[in-house]
Amino acid sequence: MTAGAAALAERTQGGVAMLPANSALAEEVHFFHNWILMPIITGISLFVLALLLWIIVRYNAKANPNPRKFSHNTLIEIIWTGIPILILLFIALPSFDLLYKEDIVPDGKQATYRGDGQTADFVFANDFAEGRTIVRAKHIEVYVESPSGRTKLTHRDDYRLDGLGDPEIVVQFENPPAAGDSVIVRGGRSIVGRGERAAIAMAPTMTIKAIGYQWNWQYSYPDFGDFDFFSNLLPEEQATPETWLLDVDNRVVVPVGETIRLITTANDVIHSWALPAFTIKIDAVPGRINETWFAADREGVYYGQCSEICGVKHAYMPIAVEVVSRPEFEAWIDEQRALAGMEPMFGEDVKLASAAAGDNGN
Ligand SMILES: [Cu+2]
Repeated sequence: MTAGAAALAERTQGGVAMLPANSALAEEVHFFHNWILMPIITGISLFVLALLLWIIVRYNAKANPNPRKFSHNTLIEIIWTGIPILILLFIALPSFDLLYKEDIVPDGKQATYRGDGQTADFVFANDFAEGRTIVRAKHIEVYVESPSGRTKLTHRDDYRLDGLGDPEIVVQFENPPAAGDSVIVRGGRSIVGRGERAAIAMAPTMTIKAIGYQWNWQYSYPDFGDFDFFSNLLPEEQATPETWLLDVDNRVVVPVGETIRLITTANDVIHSWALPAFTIKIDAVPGRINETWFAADREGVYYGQCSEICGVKHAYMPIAVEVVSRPEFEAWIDEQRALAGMEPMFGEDVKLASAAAGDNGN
């Protein structure tokens, strides 16, 4: 399969770095690892190594035959307690931010309005759950889409916001958008991505439930009907040397670019659903539901493995996620529904229409 080959091409044989990130949030996690954790760890290791060498050379029995007998030094003890506390705090703050982002499923939404050349005020319903209503301008993004493309507008320069914190927020333009232009307003309190990529994350378009068993995964897509399937290790003779122990007979299929809510549980012992390209690792615990989310940037096949020692075949229950276009995803859903004896949900007409349109606005 070509998509599988593309995903494998992203891997480096014998590489030691992390797999390429395939989501805005994964990029943030990689930045944290590569530019905050690694430099600190490297610095500490080199510092301790230097101290050890110094002690070995300067204070060995030959070089220092008569050691001094003191056992405390208040100043140095305060320093070597205080500095690690500061380092830990420096690491903890950004890591709490990332943990929070991985834990809270985004609730962002988008509204599209048509410009008519006269209307300058556009009303955006601030109807988020309690504690998630929008009170700050940074949680609103405004775009104008014209035949020449989409432009992101700047708060205060291009538009003003009235009613932050109220049930209705009014986006006010100084100059009414031209007739035929679309005004796109996005709102939500989950912002993911670094720098230029920072954007409001949209609410999930679907939920996937993963249940861990000794030793395979079962998946269901409750938004698309009452079907489920098991995902088993692909036998060695059907896999390539690169995909052996990673690929499965039935992959998880998700549309590219959309927010997917993932809930996990287990049927017997604790398993863990881990997928490095999305920087996800979430325990699947019997009798409990855990929740996280991801939104893939690129199409392809991405591999992960159960990451909680769960018995003798722990190494033989891999995870394979196939990221496809929206039309391909809908065709796959209809296929799964047909296997379970259900009517198609998207239908031939819908599929053909969206395939003709090429990309379905990911
Ligand atoms: Cu397991």
